[in-house]
Amino acid sequence: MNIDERLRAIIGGFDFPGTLAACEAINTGHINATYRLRFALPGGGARDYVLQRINTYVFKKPDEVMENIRLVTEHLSRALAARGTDPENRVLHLVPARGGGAMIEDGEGGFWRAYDFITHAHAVDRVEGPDQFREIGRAFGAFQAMLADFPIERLHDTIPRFHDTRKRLGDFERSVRSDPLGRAASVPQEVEAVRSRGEAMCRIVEMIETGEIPLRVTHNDTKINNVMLDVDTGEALCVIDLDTVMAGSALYDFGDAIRYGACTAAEDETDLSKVTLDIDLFRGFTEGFVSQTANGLTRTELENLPLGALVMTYENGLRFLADYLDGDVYFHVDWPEHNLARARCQLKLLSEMEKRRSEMDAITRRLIDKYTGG
Ligand code: GN1
Ligand code: MG
Repeated sequence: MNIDERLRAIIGGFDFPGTLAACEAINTGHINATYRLRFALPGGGARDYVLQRINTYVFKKPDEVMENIRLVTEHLSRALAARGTDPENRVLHLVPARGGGAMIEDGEGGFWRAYDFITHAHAVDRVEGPDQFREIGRAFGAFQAMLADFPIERLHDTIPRFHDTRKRLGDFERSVRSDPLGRAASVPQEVEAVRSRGEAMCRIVEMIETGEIPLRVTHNDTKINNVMLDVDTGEALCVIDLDTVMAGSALYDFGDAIRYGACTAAEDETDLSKVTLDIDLFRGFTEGFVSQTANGLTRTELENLPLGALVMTYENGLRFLADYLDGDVYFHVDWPEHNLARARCQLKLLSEMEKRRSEMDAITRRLIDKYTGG
């Protein structure tokens, strides 16, 4: 096995058992560098782990990220145990560093952490059908429900105002103005698509400010590939990628999952005619999510779940476009116009959702009634 000496030194800093037998890069996320490690155990057999370098451009205070993760995973373990479920393989479990703590600094400004690999499980990048998406909805709904009694004030805001649409819009206008690569002139329609919806899309922030909806512990990055599914049964075993766990709105978690999972195309599809909302997938996820949260979320939250889908689609479109204008400094890109392709795709999906908004609302209301007995 041919691995970098620096990586080998990092691996040696964690309390892994046995000897390193395999190391493979996993390239799905846009933010952190991730590896899957396999260790051969002294008595035979092997165990797998995930090793990650935290992106410190994105996460300025990695120690606060790790503290949030520790608190939340401990709480989830207790909540599962209280439900009579063994937390083993169902909650992320951090591997301690040999020097104490859960992180290793690499001397080049990098911070590393490791988890037990969730066994007998895989993550999918595209939803296979409504049943699978319902199961993923249940997982994110249960995640929300199990954290309902978490003392939210203990969480750090690891990326301040992460889903604050108003702040995002301010940042966006700054990118348009500074336009370091002179790209703004070539995307007037996209810029207008963002501007024209600005006010309407700030509605969730406004509802939080007025107290119409509460802040809750939220995952904030609920793409389908952040749920590990049992390879045989398809059961959702564990919600992963807890870096952005913070105080937020349940509408964001619902919405981001729909944005990504209920779209008929990939997040960076360049043929926009393929990009629309799959309403059956929407129904599937909504059923799973509402089945777990109907009695925990308020009526206003539940009824506004579809708004969350629109706002998260808008927010990602805006962020991808802003990063294109900034020169691709935030999201990892595979080709020069990658962020622009992503932005166009999100804006197309948003306009499709706008057309089907009343249908989304009606489906959601029926499911709320079904699960609240209303
Ligand atoms: C980033 O790295 P990944 O794929 O988990 C981003 C999310 C975006 C998403 C778009 C910390 O998530 O907010 O919605 O890309 N994460 C961060 O695919 O900015
Ligand atoms: Mg992530």
